[in-house]
Amino acid sequence: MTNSLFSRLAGYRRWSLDLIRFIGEYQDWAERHGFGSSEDDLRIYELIDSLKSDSLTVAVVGEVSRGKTALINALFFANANRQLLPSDAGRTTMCPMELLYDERQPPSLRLLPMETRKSPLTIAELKRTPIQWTTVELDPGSPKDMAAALQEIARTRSVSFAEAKALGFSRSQGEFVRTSGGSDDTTEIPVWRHAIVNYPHPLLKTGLVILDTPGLNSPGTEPELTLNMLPAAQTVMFVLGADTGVTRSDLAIWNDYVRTGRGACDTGCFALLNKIDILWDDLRTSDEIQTAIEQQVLETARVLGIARDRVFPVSAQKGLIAKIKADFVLAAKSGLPALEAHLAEDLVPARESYLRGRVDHEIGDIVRRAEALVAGRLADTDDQIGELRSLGGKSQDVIQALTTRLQTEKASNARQFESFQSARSILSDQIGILLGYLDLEHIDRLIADTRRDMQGSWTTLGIKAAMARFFGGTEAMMDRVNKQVQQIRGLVETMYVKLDTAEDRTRLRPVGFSLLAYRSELRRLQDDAETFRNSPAMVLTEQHFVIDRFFIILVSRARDIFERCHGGAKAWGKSVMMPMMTRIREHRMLMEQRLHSLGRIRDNLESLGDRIVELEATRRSLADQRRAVKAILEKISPPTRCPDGEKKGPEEISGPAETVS
Ligand SMILES: Nc1nc2c(ncn2[C@@H]2O[C@H](COP(=O)(O)OP(=O)(O)OP(=O)(O)O)[C@@H](O)[C@H]2O)c(=O)[nH]1
Ligand SMILES: [Mg+2]
Repeated sequence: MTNSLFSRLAGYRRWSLDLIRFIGEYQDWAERHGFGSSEDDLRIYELIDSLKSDSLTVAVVGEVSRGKTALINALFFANANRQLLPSDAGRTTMCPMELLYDERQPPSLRLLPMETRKSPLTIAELKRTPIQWTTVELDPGSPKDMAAALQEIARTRSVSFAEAKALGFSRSQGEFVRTSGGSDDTTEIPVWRHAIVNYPHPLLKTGLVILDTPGLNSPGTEPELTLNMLPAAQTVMFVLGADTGVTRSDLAIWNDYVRTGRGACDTGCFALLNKIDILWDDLRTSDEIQTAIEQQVLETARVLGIARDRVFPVSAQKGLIAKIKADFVLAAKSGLPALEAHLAEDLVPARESYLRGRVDHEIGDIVRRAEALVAGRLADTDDQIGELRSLGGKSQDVIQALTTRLQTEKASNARQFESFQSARSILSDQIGILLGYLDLEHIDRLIADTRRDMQGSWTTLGIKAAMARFFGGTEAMMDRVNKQVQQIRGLVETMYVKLDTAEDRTRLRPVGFSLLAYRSELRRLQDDAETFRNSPAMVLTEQHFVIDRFFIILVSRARDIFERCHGGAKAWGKSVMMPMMTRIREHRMLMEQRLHSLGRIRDNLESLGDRIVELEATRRSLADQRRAVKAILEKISPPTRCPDGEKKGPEEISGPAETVS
């Protein structure tokens, strides 16, 4: 019954594997024909690596006990013929849990102990240190044993108030719940901080990752979950209950964590109205039931401020039963098939267009450059053939005159090269300045200053002021970088125009570098941070754990943006320089070739015919090369026109540089 979702995801997987194959084909082609360089190779390897590990994450969020886990059980684990993940009345899921499949690891449940909160490491960092995790092997052949093992996710334990506080739980927020039968100063806290289930499910094998979360207003929610994991998910499913409707705390979660950064929520998030089976009243006709459900859906859409078609009425409980019993009528009534179909549509096209854009951004220029080079060689060979044909029956004098002309041209090229060399050294100085502005030492200094500002003033106002200074600082850094980028662009354009002499048939186009994507990421981070700062978890500032962690996550995301921007600028610096160098080298090589063959013909007029035959063979081979590289380019570059309203991947990433404001 997960067919529509499965076939769409499997199709996506095949498509991304094909993309990897086409990129590999280009690499082989480039190597065979001498177009490769170690820098290009490195870029291609990195791209292939990241495409291979690409995943699609669906996060399931909402208030406690709305049926988030029940939904995951019904959508993905009905084949276990039972409820696989713990789902029960009251608060059940105690820590965020990722469901994925990594074929390099055996099926397992990996658990991160709550004690790791005492170290400053983030969950993302701890994922790289397996020793910190407790691993339980899972046997996919025995759903009963698996379900028992997965109960760990719901486990809590009793600790002293002091210990709870040290682990980031706060007494004043009502997070301490007295242990039943325990002493007065003990409380229940989750045993685990994070869980990863590695399970060979066909859907997970396509690269799908499901993130189940505890109720987001639950005690001790980690800033990392809301500041990092949710924004990184491609789709967020927000779960509500038909029994409760949209409560105040549902709405707070929606506004604080789901809607933020996802704009009007046109793609990338939608709401589920779960438990509609409670409206299936035997005393009502099916039309009356439908009307009641529709009314609640409309009301939900109104309160959340989204379109009606982004609210899906479902019954996770009946959906699971329907799947286990293969009852298609009940399945349709549960709303799950419609949800699955929508999930695929929400997830796949946006990701496809993003990946296409990325591939184009990373290697589109490399391939286009190679294509332009082959085209130039082809045109030059045509010229040579024409030139040599016109020499048939001419005297030595004519050949000498042609040789002299070429030698003059060669000398003028050499002069042009010298002036290019000095412009080049200015350009590389300017690029050096740009990279200096983006050096991580600047952001690190800003981080250290902000931390100092915050220290001793962990008050709402203190944090607000420090945050404003931090983001003001990043904005100023970006402005300085932007001005430098504009300067370099001007320089590069002049150099390109000089090189693009009239006889060149393949105009060089300078590659652009845009800060837009980085700046909008910083703005989104600022919005996310502001929302988190105002969220219930932060209201009481004595929670040092949360504030401290908030700071770590915030700055690590900002630092990451600057790191990527530095990498992008570095790659840009190389990619503007490279085509000019190649053009000059190519010119020189072709000129030498022409002079050499003229020399041979001058010495022996008889060899003219042979040389023409040779050049014709070269021409055929170049035409084949051009066809091959064009075919590869077509496969990897994005369509120039996107369907209505859809995002245009490449433009988003490498649009024109901003003007200095
Ligand atoms: N009637 C009905 N009950 C449901 C449905 N889905 C879930 N429930 C019940 O709702 C309760 C909570 O379900 P969970 O799946 O644990 O909810 P959750 O959102 O994961 O809760 P936490 O993990 O604690 O945040 C359980 O008793 C489920 O049996 C449904 O479609 N219909
Ligand atoms: Mg749950």
